[in-house]
Amino acid sequence: MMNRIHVRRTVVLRTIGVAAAGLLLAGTFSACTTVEPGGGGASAGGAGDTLAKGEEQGYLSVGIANEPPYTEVNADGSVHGAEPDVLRAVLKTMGIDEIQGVVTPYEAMIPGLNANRWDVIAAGLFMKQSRCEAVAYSEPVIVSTESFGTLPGNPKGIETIADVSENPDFKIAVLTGGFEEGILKTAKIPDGQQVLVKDARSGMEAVTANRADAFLLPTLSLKSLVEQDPSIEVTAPIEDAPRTGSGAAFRKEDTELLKAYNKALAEFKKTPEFAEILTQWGFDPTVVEGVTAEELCKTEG
Ligand code: 6CS
Repeated sequence: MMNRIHVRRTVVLRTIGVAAAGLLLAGTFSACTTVEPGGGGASAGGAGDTLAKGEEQGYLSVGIANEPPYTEVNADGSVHGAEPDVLRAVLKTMGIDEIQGVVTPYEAMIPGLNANRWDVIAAGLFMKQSRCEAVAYSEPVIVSTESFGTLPGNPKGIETIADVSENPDFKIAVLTGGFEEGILKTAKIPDGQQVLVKDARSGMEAVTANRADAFLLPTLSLKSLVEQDPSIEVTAPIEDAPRTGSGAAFRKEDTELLKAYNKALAEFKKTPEFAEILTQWGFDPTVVEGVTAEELCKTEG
């Protein structure tokens, strides 16, 4: 079906072989995947020459999460998902055939990129002012929406951000350092109403264990969770939540790579393959048409 992008975790893993790596991976994906300093992460190379390095070594390392349909890591270590699949396809047109994934929480993606632990982020890391100041985003690949995951029947009737700010006893689970935590902060919802969780599964458990009244996450991520475990239900896209969008994120100094990538991405978006990848992961490819990074970088937070 799809080309495989191999997860590179630590040097150790490579010698164990894929099957054992798969077992190891499955057990520990929620934890931040550390990359051996100097060995595993983005290989050396001066600031701003990541394009040349990628062309030379034949791959770039990519910071990813494990939150389908944005990113999905299989037991055999291969990485899929809308964002890595588009990144890989576009880089291939630029002569860089491989991507090596490093799994990390959203809050660690930008610090890791700027610390040279990976070369690019492709995980559905949504654009907003603070992030656009810290990294150089490509033009958007995905535009998406946010929803609440609630107990069946949505007993508290939580459907909007306003519902949360008007009900101080409502508790909302959000990923630490995630875009959704930013939404609540921008809406001035007190920390006391926020239940910070480390990943999507923990967010769902916070709701089913009544530690939170709802879990705020992208609509399609919640739907993917419910496919596995229907113990929560997903509200319609939240009308008063900001529009979200994402693309590949590079270090600011990688201006050549960004320029070359945006040029190749613009061409790739005209191909049926682009629409096929997004559709396959449940995204409507027409929604991103005409949307720019400049526009999405205006999102507060
Ligand atoms: O950009 C973010 O921080 C959010 N993006 C996704 C795809 N899931 C949750 C995360 O908080």
